[in-house]
Amino acid sequence: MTQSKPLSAFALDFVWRTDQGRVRQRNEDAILVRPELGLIVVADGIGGSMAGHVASRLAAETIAERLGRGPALRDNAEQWCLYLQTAVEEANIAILRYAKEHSDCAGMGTTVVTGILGWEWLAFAYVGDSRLYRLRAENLTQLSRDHSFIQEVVDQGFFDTREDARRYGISDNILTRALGSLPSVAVSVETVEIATGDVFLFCTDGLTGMVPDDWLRQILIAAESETLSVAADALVQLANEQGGTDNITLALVRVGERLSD
Ligand SMILES: [Mn+2]
Repeated sequence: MTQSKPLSAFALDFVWRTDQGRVRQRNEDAILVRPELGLIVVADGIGGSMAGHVASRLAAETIAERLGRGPALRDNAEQWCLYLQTAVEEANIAILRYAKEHSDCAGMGTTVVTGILGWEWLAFAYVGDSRLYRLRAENLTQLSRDHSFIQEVVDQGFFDTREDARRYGISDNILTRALGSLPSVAVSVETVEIATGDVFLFCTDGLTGMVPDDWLRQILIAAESETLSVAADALVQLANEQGGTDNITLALVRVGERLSD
């Protein structure tokens, strides 16, 4: 009898939430989590159009469909990095094509941050300012780097931090890359090793624009001993208490005990 190999050497827990927030008329974020595939997609629909929710949903579904057809084995992180990149590029094309065929969707776009878990690694890809963080040994690290104008002026040395740039009046929400704007998109892709105790947070700016990194860290530290869903609910609640001016979407993945070698 053949038994299929699990996708990861570690036990993995997933929880996810999406919330309209307190101001927006609708939720234009999309979230798609497939624990059986070890797949997470978070997208934030944008564009002055009415169709942001169409773009974010299309991105999530295209990526999930593409990766669902990948090989069962999860030993080669670099290979899966390429699959992820291709899937995000396909999502970009799918959005452009849909917008061309549906005039009410003209100009729609979306950010995306997506990850796939393998044997001892997480491969992730992103475009725009939706983020991926990792909590490890009580340190919170932002693994993604925003494709935004405010991040660019910081990277170029005009300001030391995003906080400084913001105080100077630089807007938070000008993206330098998004899906759905050009036929070719530069996708950022990377892999990291995973270890017992890691907590990964995928989220839209409706969370990070409301809740400072240090608060995220405190809640995720508490999640190491409590259940993940308590932390997820706390994050949504906090973003709403802080104003809830945008849709709030997040996924948490906790890496548990090592199950096999
Ligand atoms: Mn948003």
